[in-house]
Amino acid sequence: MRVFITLLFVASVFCVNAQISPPPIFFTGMDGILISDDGMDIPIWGYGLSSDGYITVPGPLLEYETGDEVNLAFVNNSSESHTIHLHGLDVDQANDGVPTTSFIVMQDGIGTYSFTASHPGTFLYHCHVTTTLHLTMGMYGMILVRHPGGVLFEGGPSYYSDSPLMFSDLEIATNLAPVQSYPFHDIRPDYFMVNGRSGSQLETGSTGMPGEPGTIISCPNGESIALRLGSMAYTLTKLIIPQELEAICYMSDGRPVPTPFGVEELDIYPGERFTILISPEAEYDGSIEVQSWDMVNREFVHSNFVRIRDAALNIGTTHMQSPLSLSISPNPAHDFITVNTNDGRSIEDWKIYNSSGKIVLEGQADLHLMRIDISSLESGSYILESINGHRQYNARFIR
Ligand SMILES: [Cu+2]
Repeated sequence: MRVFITLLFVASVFCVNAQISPPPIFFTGMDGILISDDGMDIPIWGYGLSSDGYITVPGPLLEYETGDEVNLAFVNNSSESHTIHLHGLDVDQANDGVPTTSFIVMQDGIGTYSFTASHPGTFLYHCHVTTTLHLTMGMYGMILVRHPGGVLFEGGPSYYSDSPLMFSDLEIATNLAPVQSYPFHDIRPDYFMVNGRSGSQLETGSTGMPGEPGTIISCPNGESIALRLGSMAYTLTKLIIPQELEAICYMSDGRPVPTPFGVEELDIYPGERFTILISPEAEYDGSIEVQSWDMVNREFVHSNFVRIRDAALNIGTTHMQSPLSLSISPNPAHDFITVNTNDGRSIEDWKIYNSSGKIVLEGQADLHLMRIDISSLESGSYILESINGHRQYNARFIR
């Protein structure tokens, strides 16, 4: 638990200088596990919030408003150097996270990236050290800069809510033995993800990544949803968008397009971003197909599906579930925790994850109030994830 203790220390140092609400502090981990769609443990590296204590792939979504002055603090408590490259944002070179022109955060080092979120749009971040290797290992995420007033940009269309969709992939053999970096075109991905999920996980959840929302997009009838699309894949991502969604592309690479255009098929190359509004008809229930194409030999390799449905159909959704409807007491706990779903629904399956995202305890129940023996766990920070049908609850506790 050395890593966790270091984090607490660094967090307290930062709080001394914090203003009214302390900004999020990023940390890195090189000991994470991503559970694949067919149940394989894939080693990953990634970013996480030190307040959460675990890493995810993709990393945490960074959300700002146009004009925000940002100080993104980054603590590197892993065994190698890393950076955060702010891909597509209008930052100065010193804060851009490219090691040769910016700065590098060494093992046990701390860095702060300072910039103004000057333009609304969809952006990315990723590590820029030994880049192909650190990317396939999972060191990337999305940045969303919203414009005030519920519009995409000044003078742009209004919309109801955002749905970030981050496309990425990895080469399993490299993740299993991450020893060297390869030329970009020599990475041949064989696992393909949307928001870190693949295949059936896009509907059922459970990637081993605690706290991560599902990827079913629930649309209130008559409202427009902004799909925030970004690719950190090694393949070409080709979206097949059903005509009924009336998709219109308004933004590309962090700027409004000169003339918005209807879109039913969209090619997204690595590093590209698009913002698209969809307006599903009443009772719509369908999917956007996310195809991955090998860019060297131009061959189709894989499809994932992102389900879109009218919220009025009221099928349970993991997307908007509030984590507040689960409580754990006592917290911190010693030998037992009592878990209560505050909305009275029963828990069916539960899992406890450690700070590396590994399952350390799991079980089944059919209760809304239950006791779990945690005496076998070592001291540290944990996440309890529990499932009821399509509902998913998460809560953090410390032993
Ligand atoms: Cu890195």
